Amino acid sequence: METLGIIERYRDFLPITEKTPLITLKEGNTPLILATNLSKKLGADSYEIYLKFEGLNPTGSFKDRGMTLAVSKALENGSKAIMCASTGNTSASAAAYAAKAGMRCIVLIPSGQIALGKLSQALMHGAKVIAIEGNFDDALNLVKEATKQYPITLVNSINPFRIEGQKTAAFEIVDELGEAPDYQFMPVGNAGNITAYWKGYKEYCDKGKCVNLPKMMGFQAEGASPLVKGTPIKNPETLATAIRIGNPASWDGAIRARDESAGAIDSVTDDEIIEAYKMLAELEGIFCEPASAASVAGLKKFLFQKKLEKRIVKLRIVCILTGHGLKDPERAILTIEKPETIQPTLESLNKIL
Ligand code: AN7
Repeated sequence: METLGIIERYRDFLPITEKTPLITLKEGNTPLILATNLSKKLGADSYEIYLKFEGLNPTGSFKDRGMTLAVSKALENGSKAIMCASTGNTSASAAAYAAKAGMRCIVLIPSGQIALGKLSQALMHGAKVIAIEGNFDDALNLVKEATKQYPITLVNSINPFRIEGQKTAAFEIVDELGEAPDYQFMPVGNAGNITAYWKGYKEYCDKGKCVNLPKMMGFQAEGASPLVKGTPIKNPETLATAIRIGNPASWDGAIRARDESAGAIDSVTDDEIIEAYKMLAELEGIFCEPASAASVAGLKKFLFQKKLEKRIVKLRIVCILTGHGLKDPERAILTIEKPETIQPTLESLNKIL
């Protein structure tokens, strides 16, 4: 069977015409994995916990769902160049889809604050990478100004086609479960993704594909939690660099998703993020990046605080793992003890086994 990207698979739900060129790397169609070991460890036997592993997209993050549409539409509209600010994953994705489309790509990144894997992707795909002496929020402001001045398409998630593409992840979950989950846990940075999922669930239910909507549970890193504090943060700090964002562009979308779904937006500490990051790798065989683990860290926090509903039937919980762990190998190596080096003899091996 032919592999379909998200535009081909969900064409009827997307703003596509016969004239739209299809720029795809066959994104989406990511696995929804039942987390049996994690569930036992968390004492969550009265729930079914699933992991949606978005790290298995072509460039290793969920951004590809939005980028296939944003770049296809940019090309349709005659654009020759795209531009974004990024904590890393957006730039990797933009660079790859621009390469496929034969377009120029310019990315602005916070200097010294993006994971090495992501930087290497943007560079390898031929993007013009510019480091800013400032954070993501500064970079995004500059991109907004620059794209007003030059004929370049902005491909951050304030570009509505990004949100349209990303909503397809909600469709996949409903298609697989036959219904929306009861809860969805996810990391929140610039808040485009929580906005997109909520839009996706609502549209799919409107079209009769599901009856219930999930409670949307978004988690920011404590040092970068403007939505929790209720005010932008000037100097956001977290080791989860992907979500080191102080003034989310989709602020209102996140609040709406929370309020309309009777969900929550809360924060988790860097220690809680790292604990979840290790748990996923050690118990479930899934290597996601630190920011992604904020979803599971949030779930653990809410289970511990007994804040989740229980019913006789098992409630279904989906945690979104937004990016792959190989994006940030340095963090993994800092987190785990380094391998021992020994002489190549059985005697030395016996000593340590
Ligand atoms: C792995 O790449 O903002 O709340 O510039 O890379 O939709 O912003 C990345 C964000 C979660 C947060 N997980 O999603 C960027 C960027 C990972 C991410 C988020 C990001 P949004």
